[in-house]
Amino acid sequence: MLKLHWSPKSPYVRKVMICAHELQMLPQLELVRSVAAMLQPNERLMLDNPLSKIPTLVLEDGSTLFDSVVICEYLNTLAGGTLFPAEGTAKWRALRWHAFGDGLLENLILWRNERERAEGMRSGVLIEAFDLKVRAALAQLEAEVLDLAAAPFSIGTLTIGCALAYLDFRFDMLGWRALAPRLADWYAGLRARPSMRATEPQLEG
Ligand SMILES: N[C@@H](CCC(=O)N[C@@H](CS)C(=O)NCC(=O)O)C(=O)O
Repeated sequence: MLKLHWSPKSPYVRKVMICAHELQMLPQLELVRSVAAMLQPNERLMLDNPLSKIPTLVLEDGSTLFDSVVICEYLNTLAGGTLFPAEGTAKWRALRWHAFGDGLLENLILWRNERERAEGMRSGVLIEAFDLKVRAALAQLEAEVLDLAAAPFSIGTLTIGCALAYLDFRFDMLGWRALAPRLADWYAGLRARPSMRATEPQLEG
């Protein structure tokens, strides 16, 4: 069995779970509920990942893999999947969207951390910068929607999907669908895929 440090609300863990669904690898994964919070390093998790981040994967020989970028590619290789297109435009588009989605998520998580600091401790300058970058990212994705729609389901499209889901989950007030309506249509189709539906984050639980 492969041991995955897991939480139901982490968008980076979700990427791994979507890959596992797509690759029919769920039976090979033992999920270990691990709490990872930036301000509270988790000592048990740090035995497997000194950075105290999830997802972290422990292989059968006890060696570890992180982060989500590495774990997703590992699962895809193990299963002989097609989530990481091998060459050409499909490959570079998928890798760019992968990086784009991860970067968007990073901005959103840091934005949320800042937003949740006590009044008077928040940096308005940082929050403005996150707001600007997230809006610019949505405008860019809106401009790329025809390419997204034409692309095969891959690590790139699923990661963009995870970032958009995180907007719904934690940034409802942004009203992102009004900012990027064609992207919202594309996302509605992606979201209906069984692996995406099975891994949607739940507000409660
Ligand atoms: N680049 C990492 C990011 C993982 C990450 O930041 N995970 C969050 C949970 S969503 C975490 O573990 N945060 C705890 C921390 O930053 O200390 C990946 O792709 O796996």
